[in-house]
Amino acid sequence: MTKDVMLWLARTLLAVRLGRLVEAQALYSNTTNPNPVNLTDAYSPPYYPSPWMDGTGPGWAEAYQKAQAFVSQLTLLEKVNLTTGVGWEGEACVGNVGAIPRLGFPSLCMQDSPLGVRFADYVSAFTAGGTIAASWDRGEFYRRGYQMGVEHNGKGVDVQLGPVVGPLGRNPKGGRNWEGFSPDPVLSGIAIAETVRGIQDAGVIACTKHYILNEQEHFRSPGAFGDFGQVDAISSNVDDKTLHELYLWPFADAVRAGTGSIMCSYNKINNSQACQNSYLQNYILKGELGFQGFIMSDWDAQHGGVASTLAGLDMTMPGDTDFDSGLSFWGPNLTISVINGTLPEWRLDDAATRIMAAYYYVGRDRHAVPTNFNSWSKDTYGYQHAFAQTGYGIINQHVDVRAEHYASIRIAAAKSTVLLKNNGVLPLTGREKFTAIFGNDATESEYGPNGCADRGCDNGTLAMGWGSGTSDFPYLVTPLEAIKSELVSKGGMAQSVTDNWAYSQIAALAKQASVSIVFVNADSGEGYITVDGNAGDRNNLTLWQDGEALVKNVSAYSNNTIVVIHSVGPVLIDSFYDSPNISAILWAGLPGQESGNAIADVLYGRVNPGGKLPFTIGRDESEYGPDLIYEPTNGHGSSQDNFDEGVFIDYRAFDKNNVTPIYEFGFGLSYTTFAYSNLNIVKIPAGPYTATTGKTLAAPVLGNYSTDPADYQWPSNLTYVSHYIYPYLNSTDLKEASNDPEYGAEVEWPKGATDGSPQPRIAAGGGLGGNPQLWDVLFSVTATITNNGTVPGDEVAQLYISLGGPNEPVVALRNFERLSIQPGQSATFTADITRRDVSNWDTVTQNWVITDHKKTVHVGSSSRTLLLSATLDL
Ligand SMILES: *[C@@H]1O[C@H](CO)[C@@H](O)[C@H](O)[C@H]1NC(C)=O
Ligand SMILES: *[C@@H]1O[C@H](CO)[C@@H](O)[C@H](O)[C@H]1NC(C)=O
Ligand SMILES: *[C@@H]1O[C@H](CO)[C@@H](O)[C@H](O)[C@H]1NC(C)=O
Ligand SMILES: *[C@@H]1O[C@H](CO)[C@@H](O)[C@H](O)[C@H]1NC(C)=O
Ligand SMILES: *[C@@H]1O[C@H](CO)[C@@H](O)[C@H](O)[C@H]1NC(C)=O
Ligand SMILES: *[C@@H]1O[C@H](CO)[C@@H](O)[C@H](O)[C@H]1NC(C)=O
Ligand SMILES: *[C@@H]1O[C@H](CO)[C@@H](O)[C@H](O)[C@H]1NC(C)=O
Ligand SMILES: *[C@@H]1O[C@H](CO)[C@@H](O)[C@H](O)[C@H]1NC(C)=O
Ligand SMILES: *[C@@H]1O[C@H](CO)[C@@H](O)[C@H](O)[C@H]1NC(C)=O
Ligand SMILES: CC(=O)N[C@H]1CO[C@H](CO)[C@@H](O)[C@@H]1O
Repeated sequence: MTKDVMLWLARTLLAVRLGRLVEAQALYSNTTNPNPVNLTDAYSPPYYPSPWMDGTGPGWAEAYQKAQAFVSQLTLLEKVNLTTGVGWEGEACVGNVGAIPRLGFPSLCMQDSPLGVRFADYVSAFTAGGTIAASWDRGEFYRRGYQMGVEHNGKGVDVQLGPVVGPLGRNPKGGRNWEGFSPDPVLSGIAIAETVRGIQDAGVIACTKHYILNEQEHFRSPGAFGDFGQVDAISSNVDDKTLHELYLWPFADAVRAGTGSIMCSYNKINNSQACQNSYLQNYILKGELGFQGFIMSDWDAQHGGVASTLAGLDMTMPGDTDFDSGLSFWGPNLTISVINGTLPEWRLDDAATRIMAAYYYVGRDRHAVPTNFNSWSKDTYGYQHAFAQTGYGIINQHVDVRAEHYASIRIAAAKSTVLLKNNGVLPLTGREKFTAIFGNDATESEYGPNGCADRGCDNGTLAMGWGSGTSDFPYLVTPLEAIKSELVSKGGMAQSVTDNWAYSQIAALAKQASVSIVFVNADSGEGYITVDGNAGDRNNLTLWQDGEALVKNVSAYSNNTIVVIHSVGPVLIDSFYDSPNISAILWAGLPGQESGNAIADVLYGRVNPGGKLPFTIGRDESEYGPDLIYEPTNGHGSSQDNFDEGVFIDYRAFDKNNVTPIYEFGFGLSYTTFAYSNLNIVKIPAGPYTATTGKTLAAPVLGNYSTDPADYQWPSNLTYVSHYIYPYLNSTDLKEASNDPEYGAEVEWPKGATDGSPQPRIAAGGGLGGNPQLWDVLFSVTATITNNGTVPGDEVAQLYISLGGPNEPVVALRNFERLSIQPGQSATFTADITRRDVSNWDTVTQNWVITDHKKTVHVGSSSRTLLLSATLDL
């Protein structure tokens, strides 16, 4: 053992002990103004007890009743089974909890991903979250969610592990930003709410993730990092106002939309591990936001037993302490913690009730089909329990769940394509004399579309990032295929060079072409895979595969060069975007399986582009604010990542610092043009905002249990699956059964943690997503949008508000509507402004307030093209 490792070990052991002590010491603090703006030594205050669900919100009351009736029948062991995963690769899905055979209740199946069914065949590869966001189309958000839900349901999945609003996208290099929607909380909030509704209307529980401030891949969880050795998880340190106004905002929308589940993240927040952060789980999520569903851990993001249970965790995934350790913080330990009196039964009852309520809320009692695929093998026959290599039989029925989803995916991808520049060459007619196509991003990888595990390489056209947020492509229509078939049918000339470094061939072809279409990309993904030196997070914002050189090499010879960018987010285009030889630029994001068809639809004018950038394209990465942390800043301890920039990310940072971007947030061109007129604002009478008061009911206790360890021993007739996590005890000596050297150590658990008596309700709470009066409509806004061109087109009209005051964003998006308008016709843009839209978070009163500062509303075609403005009469 090196000295460093010994030091680290000593510190870790100390930290584990201290972790418990700190929780105990925190007894006497309170939650008033929890996070000062000075983030040095950031600290997350304790909040106990964990709120028990109460059936608040549309649809939840009935689900709650059914769940209580179900849980009331369960034994303690059965309740533990419902909350604890069976271990990594123990069952068919990426996560499964134990079954309840006595009631014929099968094991619940949790499956990635936010863009389709991962690890399965005969499924669709949908447009990625960060790309569909560019459609700014509520209908597309919902339809995509619904179709993904249908596919998960058809494969026998109970919980789809998505959608994503954490990362939100604080820094454009964050590896998993593309899984989520946008760094703007309102665009993200609307997108996640529609996606949650879509998934759950299909009868599958949505798992909104990752809660919260999981903004980078490096050091997201404790582990060994090459030369750095063991490093603790990063701590995202945030103040209360930024939490509420930025990062929490879309989670509130997901809760309001009824998300059945939320996944806690790998990182720490204000130095407290997310899955046992009582402030964020108990106070904020289950308290203030009134979340009714269950909190599930990210895979191995649980780092303590009783501590996480009291801090509000309801389900541990995949159930083992480390993948396939055969040990668990819950399972037997959870059983023991109830019978030794440490954990009150109501807390376990609440966890089980929340899981079952989500199940009934989405109607899984009516929809569920048995799981008919296996994540760990595509073979028809194999082992049901992959890690244990037992349970041989049929494991894959190869059920085709794709229906006609391909058609919607093509439309969605085309509607999400953003036209950034067009000097008049687009749309193409298909009768161009000689079309040249360039770039390895135009063609299929030589390994095939699924050739690299979890898409962990950047070969061929990019239509998805890498990591767990992926699904297998059923096929991938490449740009080259689609463009060629377009032209060949019309007798055109179409040739390609797809080797980015074949300089002489590139030059020769570019010289002949009447139009050159260049495909370039930039990739990123989840941190467990490194691609071209990028450990999940991008190392830079430049194009990959020498894309910039390719664009220059083509445009040096071709004065009609169209650039198509497939990327996970912003890329640097400063060196070529304004060259006269670059006649058009399109951002096509990560389109999914119909990539080529969708871009051809836009290039050849079948779809008039109406997408708008869901992020800002600047000139330099420093314009986006603080960098990611690529090297530990605290030795082997927690790197301290202070979110000092507050709410000023993406366009809010550019606006604040008066930096003109190349293409701003909300920007996107069309083949037609639009005029804005007639801004009209009607004040709607709404009562005053009142704080929620009063107390909750007492925690319900469902059933009773014996405290005799003999009643919880292994059944003699059980067919044991090796390394599987069960709820049973292997000894009547609880210390021995716990297998924990620290078992019974004197720990003073936080005050109130076990208190099931009625609790004060939270002023800013009271309904799903927060105080229901936050959604009172205060103004109704209309404006006239006119298509004054010659072709039909879509315009996304955007409503921004200036909240006034010295420390507020210049403008903040609050609403939008995508309108389809015929040439010469007008449409009416309609948007409500709610109380929430004009409020700021007040850290002193711990509530939302409307400040005295003058508030202005703007309606326009981007965050910097604010064509109509008026003052709000508040
Ligand atoms: C809460 O803590 C603050 C700051 O430590 C203190 O000023 C205040 O008196 C405390 N409030 C209560 C109700 O204990
Ligand atoms: C923030 O707090 C730390 C320690 O509590 C202190 O050393 C530092 O001076 C403070 N910074 C500011 C800007 O107040
Ligand atoms: C717990 O789940 C396991 C795995 O599904 C199952 O074998 C066992 O019978 C269950 N135990 C109880 C008490 O239901
Ligand atoms: C119980 O949890 C402790 C950690 O708190 C762990 O060391 C032990 O192995 C667990 N026991 C079992 C049986 O999984
Ligand atoms: C940025 O990263 C990409 C992908 O690893 C790489 O191809 C490119 O060369 C890098 N750019 C710079 C300027 O280092
Ligand atoms: C490119 O150059 C040719 C020949 O000079 C000219 O006819 C054509 O209009 C130019 N195209 C564009 C898009 O500038
Ligand atoms: C095991 O034995 C118990 C008690 O006799 C019985 O209820 C249960 O059905 C048996 N389970 C199996 C898997 O045979
Ligand atoms: C109980 O289980 C633990 C962990 O699985 C193991 O280490 C221990 O030896 C077992 N004890 C008995 C008595 O079987
Ligand atoms: C109760 O059980 C839990 C889980 O094994 C253990 O962590 C804790 O130390 C035990 N408490 C007491 C007082 O024995
Ligand atoms: C031709 C090509 O780009 N091949 C790459 C495919 O991906 C692997 C893994 O990243 C690279 O090593 C190859 O160079």
